[in-house]
Amino acid sequence: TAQTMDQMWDSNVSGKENPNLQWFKDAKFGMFIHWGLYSKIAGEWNGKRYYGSGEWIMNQAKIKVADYNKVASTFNPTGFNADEWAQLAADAGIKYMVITAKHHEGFAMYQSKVSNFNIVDATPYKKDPMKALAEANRKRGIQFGFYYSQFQDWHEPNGGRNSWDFDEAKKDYQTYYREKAIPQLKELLTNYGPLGIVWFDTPGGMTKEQTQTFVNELRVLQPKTLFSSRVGQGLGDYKDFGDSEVPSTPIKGAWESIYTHNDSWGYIKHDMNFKSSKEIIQLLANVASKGGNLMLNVGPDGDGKIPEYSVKFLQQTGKWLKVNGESIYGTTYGLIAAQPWGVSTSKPGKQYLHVLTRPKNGKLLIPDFNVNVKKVYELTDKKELPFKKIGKEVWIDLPLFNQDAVNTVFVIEYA
Ligand code: FUL
Repeated sequence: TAQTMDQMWDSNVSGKENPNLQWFKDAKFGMFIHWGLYSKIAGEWNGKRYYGSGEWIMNQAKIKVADYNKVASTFNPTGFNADEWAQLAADAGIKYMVITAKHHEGFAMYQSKVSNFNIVDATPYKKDPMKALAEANRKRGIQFGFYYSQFQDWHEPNGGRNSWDFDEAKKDYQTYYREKAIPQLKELLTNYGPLGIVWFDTPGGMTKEQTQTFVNELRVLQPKTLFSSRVGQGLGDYKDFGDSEVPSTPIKGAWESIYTHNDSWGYIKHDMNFKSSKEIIQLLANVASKGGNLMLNVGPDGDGKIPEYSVKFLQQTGKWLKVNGESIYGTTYGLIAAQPWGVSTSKPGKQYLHVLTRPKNGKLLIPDFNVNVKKVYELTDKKELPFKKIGKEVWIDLPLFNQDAVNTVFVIEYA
C-alpha cells in the first residue's frame, strides 16, 4: 500500500506540466558549480577570514565595486580544463550540470556583449570557459545549464540588494532587468547550444505578471529548457526546495534538493568540511526515496581546479552508482516509508530497499507492504533471499554483509 502523502507538490508550477521534464525526473543526480571572482577571493579579504558562503564575500566584507573590479583584473584561471570537469561529472554518475553564469556579484563568467564586466573583457584570462564546458558535457551526454542571479546584482547601480555602495532609493529594477538581466539571459540561451536548465535565483523586483512576461520572452529562445522555481511568483517548471533541505515525506512532480559538498557554495580555502562519499550516497538515496533529484555543489578555486576532496568523494560515489544505479536513476519515490534501516525507491513492480543501517539481528522488517511478493534478492549479485509475509508485514532474512557498507540495496519484486 502506498503511504499517504501529507504534502504534495504539483509539478505544474507554471500552469501545466512541461512535457520536457522527463529527463530531469529520471536524472536524480546533478552537479552544481559555483565559480566566479569570489573563488579567487576564497573567503579572505584584507587579511580577515570569512565563513559561510564564499560567493557572498562582496556583501559580507562590504566591498565597493571599484575594489571588486580589481579582483577581475587579476583573475586568471589557467588551471581550468572543461574536459576534466565534465569527465569528473561523468565518472561520478552525474546526469546534469548547472554552473553560475552570473552570481550576485554581477560578474559574467562567459563572453557578454551586454556588460564588459565579464571573463573575456575584464580579466587576463580572456577566454570563455562556458563554451568549452557546454561542449564537454554535451559530448558525454550530460545535460548542461546555467545558474543566473536575475534580480540580485551587487555590481549594478540598479541591481537588487547592494545597499553598501549604491543608494537603494534611487534604484530602478526595471531598467536593470531591461538592460542587463534579460539581454544576458538571451545571450546564454542563444550562444551555448541547447540548455537543459536555466537555474534562476533570488527573485525580486517583479510582479507576477512581469515575471510571466519575462519567462515568455525567454522561453521562445529555447522551448525545451527547464526553468527553476526560483524564477519566483510560483512560476517555473520544477520545484526547488530551500538550500540544503530534503522534504520529510514523498513529494509528487518534479523537484530538486540542493546541497553543497562542504559548507560553502563558492570556494573558501579554509573550509575543509567535505561530506564523505558515504554521506553523499545516503543523501542521494534519501532524496530519491522522496521522489526528487539531488544537485550537489562543488566550488572550484580561482585557478579553475575542483578541490581534491570533491574529486575523490565524487569518484567514489560514481563507483557505487555504477553497480547500484538501477536503484536510483529513473526511480520514483518509495512506497515504503522511511524505516530505522533505511529508505526505498520504486520502479514498476519493484521496490529497492536501501539498507543504510543493517539490523543487528539480520532481520529486515517492512511493517506495512501488503502486496504479493514474488521474490527478494540483493541487487548486485541477484541472490534470492528467504522472506516471510505475516499479515501486512514482510520479513527478510538478510545475508551477512559489511556493517560499514554505505548502502546495500535489496530488491522486492511483486505482482
Ligand atoms: C542562494 C544564493 O544566495 C547562494 O549564494 C547560493 O547560490 C544558493 C544556491 O542559492 O539563494
